[in-house]
Amino acid sequence: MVIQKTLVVIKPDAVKRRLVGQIVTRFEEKGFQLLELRLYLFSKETAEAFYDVHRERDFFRELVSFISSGKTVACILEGNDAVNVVRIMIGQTRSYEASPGTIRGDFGLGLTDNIIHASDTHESFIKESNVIFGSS
Ligand code: FUP
Repeated sequence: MVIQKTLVVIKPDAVKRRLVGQIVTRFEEKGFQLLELRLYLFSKETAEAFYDVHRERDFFRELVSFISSGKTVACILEGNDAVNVVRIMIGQTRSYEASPGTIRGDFGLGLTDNIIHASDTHESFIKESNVIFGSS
């Protein structure tokens, strides 16, 4: 087991629906430590930087527009095997296919509006957290 950090971003749909407390509680109950927590409003520019890997995809514009449509809550979490464990906890990308018991499976039905983002590798954690928290 390796202690790792990862980033989650609770998306505007979940913030508007007042689900932040319940979602953060799941990570705390699982045993993760909250190292950073920030209410964060993406601009078009920071959203494009955050989703840079998807720049060539046909859903890129929709994604940038959605993530910058309202406040988000970004958290850096630390714990055993954080990247993989948090990805398991959030569930499949399409909320309507996500298993019950996962965050997307329990709280959403959408695809672009799929409640939460979590870094999929250590490298994406570094890039994505730099967009929101800076590199210091
Ligand atoms: P995930 O890692 O589960 O967030 O999923 P992806 O990296 O595959 O996709 C990034 C985001 O793009 C997802 F949150 C949802 C969105 N998306 C669309 O809006 N349309 C698509 O066809 C695929 C993904």
